Amino acid sequence: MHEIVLATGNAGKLREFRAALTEVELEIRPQSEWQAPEAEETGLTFVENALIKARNATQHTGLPALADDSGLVVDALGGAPGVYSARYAGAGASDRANIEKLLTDLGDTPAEQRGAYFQCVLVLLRHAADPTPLICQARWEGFITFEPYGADGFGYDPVFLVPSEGQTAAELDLAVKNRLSHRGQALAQLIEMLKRRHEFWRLATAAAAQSTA
Ligand code: ITT
Repeated sequence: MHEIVLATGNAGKLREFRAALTEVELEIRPQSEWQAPEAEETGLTFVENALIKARNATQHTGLPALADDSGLVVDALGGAPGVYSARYAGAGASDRANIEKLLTDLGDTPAEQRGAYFQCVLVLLRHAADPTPLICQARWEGFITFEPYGADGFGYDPVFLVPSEGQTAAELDLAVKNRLSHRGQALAQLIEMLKRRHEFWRLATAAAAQSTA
């Protein structure tokens, strides 16, 4: 069983990771178990921010770290909120405030022009100087509704219409969301990579032994 730290302070992500990672031999520990400071997300891309968060977590815990950087990309808003999704309505904004700003910014943009997708980039770093992290990414296409529906999930789920289901992401069971979503798809890729690359953990163990020697 390999121990990894999840480099996220987002409880919604943590719930989805835990549900999706049951089939792999990983003991997942949230970074809240350590008093690690939050990393500053200064990247302009999801992949840069995921690397920053994973490196910060592995530096503070000495464990391999898995980070998720994700967000909503809305066609009619030129790709906003993108990497700024968590702070769209300002630093520390609530999900509700972000959704309100999104609906206000879209105004009465007609339904067929409200296309959007969620993007998720996952980075698994074995140690802070790991030159070959595992990187997976996936997107989930949908439309932004005119008002929120559903109470499950987190973030923009209540306004993200999933065309194949005719429901918003906040109306889906967790298992269904994890099968379809950007995060679920990226995690499925990561699980496949880990199954194929047995040497990945051997190198992690060697690095850990070196850093404690
Ligand atoms: P960590 O950095 O601590 O992981 P965060 O919430 O700040 O948490 P991000 O910087 O990756 O994470 O921002 C992602 C934001 O994108 C998140 O706060 C939501 O607003 C939105 N988002 C990402 N995945 C989502 C999902 O599955 N459903 C709804 N909204 C999502």
